[in-house]
Order: sequence, then structure tokens, then C-alpha cells
Amino acid sequence: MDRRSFLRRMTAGAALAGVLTRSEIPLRAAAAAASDDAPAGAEGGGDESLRITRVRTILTQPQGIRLAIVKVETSEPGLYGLGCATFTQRIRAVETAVDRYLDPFLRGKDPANIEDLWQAMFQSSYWRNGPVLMNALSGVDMALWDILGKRFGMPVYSLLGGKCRIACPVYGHAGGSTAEEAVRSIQRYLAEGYRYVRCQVGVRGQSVYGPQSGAAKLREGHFSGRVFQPSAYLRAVPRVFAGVREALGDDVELLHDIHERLHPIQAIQLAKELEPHRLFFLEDPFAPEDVGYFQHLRAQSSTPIAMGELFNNPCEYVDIIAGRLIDFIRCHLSQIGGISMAKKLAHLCDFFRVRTAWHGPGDVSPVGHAANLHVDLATWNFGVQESYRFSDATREVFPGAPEIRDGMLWVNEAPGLGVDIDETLAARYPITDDPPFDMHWGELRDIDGTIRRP
Ligand code: GCO
Ligand code: MG
Repeated sequence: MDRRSFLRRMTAGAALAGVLTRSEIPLRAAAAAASDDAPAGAEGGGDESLRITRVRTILTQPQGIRLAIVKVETSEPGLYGLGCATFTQRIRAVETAVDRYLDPFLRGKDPANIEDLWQAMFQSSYWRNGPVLMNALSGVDMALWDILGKRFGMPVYSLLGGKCRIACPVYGHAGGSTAEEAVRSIQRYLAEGYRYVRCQVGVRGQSVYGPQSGAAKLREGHFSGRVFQPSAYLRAVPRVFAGVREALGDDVELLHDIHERLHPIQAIQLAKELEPHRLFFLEDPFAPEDVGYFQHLRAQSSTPIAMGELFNNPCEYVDIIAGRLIDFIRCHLSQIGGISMAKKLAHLCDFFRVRTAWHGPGDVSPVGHAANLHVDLATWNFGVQESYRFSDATREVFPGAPEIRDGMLWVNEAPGLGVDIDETLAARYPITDDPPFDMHWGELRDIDGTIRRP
């Protein structure tokens, strides 16, 4: 192929199909340098003719939480990748984004061009960011890394630079309405070898994020559904933490999630009041809409701050990282762009001494937890990992799911992400569409009926 016909082919290809093959990307540089033909496959490695043949979602809920898996199939029989695209509250919208938009967009493309495909998917809707499209894209991104690892026989953490640690410390979820209850709950984790425990605090009569405590006497005229009063919660949390520290001493690392439930000035008060109890981190003190408050918090308290599970968009996190306003970034990998974006974000954080603590609740599938873990292993500035206990049913549906031992999460050393899905078993746990928006989110109110953040 001469240089002119090559450039014509590139222009036509880019305009009509958006296809950049692995052999064309280095060739473009060669063309710019006015060199002659380069042999196909000059960059070496892999099968040049490998193509994406199908992209589809698999929805399942073995543990009662709707999960969305993306499967990217290739032209090589048996070679496929899996990713997590779980946005449980809007799962049918993600399914549509993957099956109706990304599948036709990606068929015929080279699965090895991960960065190029990421950018192409990202630009392809023109209006971008937002949880539905980012989950769809992230699921594909993770699956492409999975394929790459399987193809070259390496675990994804190796492709990302190799292990910085043997396994990753995780935190468990404890809580109680009194210090005594919380201590008992934390001790169960310590007995299993955990060194980090997140402790949530129940308030009688209120629907807090975490442990539920008994009902309170209702007053006539008060809202009688799921009630949350920020000031009652603000008073309860420091009391419980004082008792927990006194009972358990300094060894255990304690964490707490405000879940953006307080008014911003109350979150600042709580960070100050918790200072004597030396938290490992205080999570989500503000909603993403209120990130402007971080500088006020920072000026008044040295309690370490973690933030990020609700972020989608670099505009939301770049400034608070570069401004040294948080200590831990805890984005949800499938909300921000999968492994490709997580590694960029981890590197950005590295320059500002911010550590990672990726979001790892039950509405991240075992494939998503594996993605967290592979990034954790390859990240020097790793902080801690949130963990979730998979049931036996979940482990059967997802063979190879990462395992917790002695308070650490262990990867299996299989190529790729190391987690598979048994589609026959997954089909035995069809997702429930009714109610379409579970967990009663959107129904939390103050006693006067005012909607509160979930
Ligand atoms: C956490 C989170 C989750 C979210 C949930 C939303 O820190 O683990 O706050 O529990 O509430 O993922 O669907
Ligand atoms: Mg949280």
C-alpha cells in the first residue's frame, strides 16, 4: 500500500466505521513521517485479525441485588471478556445502552485497542458522562482488559505494572446504636483478622445508612415513613465512637460513612468532633454538588477524608485532588470509566499523596470487585479496599470471585480478571423489575416530610 492510498483508507475508515486496527495506529505515525509501507503486524504480538463479534449484558441477582455483567465476545472461539456495569437502580437503562448502542458500535473492532475504543465509545454519544453511559462503557473497558490478559496469559494486574503488595487489606461493615453494640459488631471482624472496620451508627426511630434500630414513638402529624433527622444523627455518632475507642484501643482502624446525609456545616462539625477518635477516614461528608465545602472542612479539621463513589466526571474530582482537599479517592470503577480511567485517576492521585479506596459494596459484581483488586494490587498509593461477602450462590454463578482471608482480599492468578460467569446458573436468578427502584431510595424524609439525601 502506498502512502496516499494508506491515508485515503485511514480517512475513509475513520469517517465511515471509526475503525482503527492495531496495525493502523503505528502505521499512521509512520505515514506522517513519510515512510514507506510498514508490514501488517509490525508492532508485534497477538492475532491481527481478532475482532469483537458481539457485546451483550447478562443480568442476574444471586444475592438479591441486581447485577449487570458485560460480555465481549471475539472472533476467536472461547475468547471473551467480562466487565461489571452494575448501576442497580437503573439497570434496564444500562442494558439498553450496551445492547442497543455499544454492541453495533463495537462489532468488527480490534479488542486490543483499549484506549482508542474507550475514547471512541466516550465520544460516540456526544453528550457524555452520567452513570448510565459510563457504566455501559466501563463494563466494556473491563472486558477488554480481561480479553487482553487472557490472550497473553497474564493477570490484569501484571498488565497494569505488576503487584505492589501480596494482597489488599479490606474493611468490613460493622455498626450499632450504642457503643456496646458497635464494639461487639467490630470485634467479630477483628476475630477474623480484619484490621480496618467501618462503623455506622443507628439512631432510634430513624432510617440511617447502616444499622437499623428500633422504632421511636411517633408524634401526631409527623411523617411516618422512613425518617432521617440530620441533627439527631450528628449527636449520636461521636458518642458511639468515643465508646468504641475507649473499649478497643488504638490498634483497629476505624472508618465512617456520612453518606452525604448531613448539611455541609454539620459534616464539618462531625469531622471536628471525631478528630480525637483518630479515624482512618470519614467518607462522603458532602454531596458531589457541594464539593466547594472541602476547603472549609480542610481548614478546620485534620480528620482524613474519603470521597468519590458518586463521581462520574473528571470535573468533579480533579480540583479536589490537585487542591489536596481529600486523602482517599473512592470512586466506583464502573461509574468513572472502568480500569482505564481508574489507573489514570490513581496516577493523578499519586502526585498529590491521595490514596485509593475504590467503592466495593454489594451492588458491584464479583467481576467489578476483581477489577478493583487488580487495580489495587498494581497501585503504589493504595489505601484500603471496601469488601463484600459473596454468598455461596454468588460464588457458584461467578467462579473465581476474589476471596477474603485474614482481612485481606486475594486475587486468583488466572489470566485476565480471573472471574468467569456460569450463564446457566445466572439465569436461575433473574433480576426483579418490581419494584423497579429498590431499597426505597428516594423515599427518605425528615419528620416534616422534607426529602433527605439517601
Ligand atoms: C458504600 C456505599 C454503598 C451505596 C450503594 C448505592 O460506601 O458502600 O455508600 O453502600 O450506598 O452502593 O447503591
Ligand atoms: Mg459510601
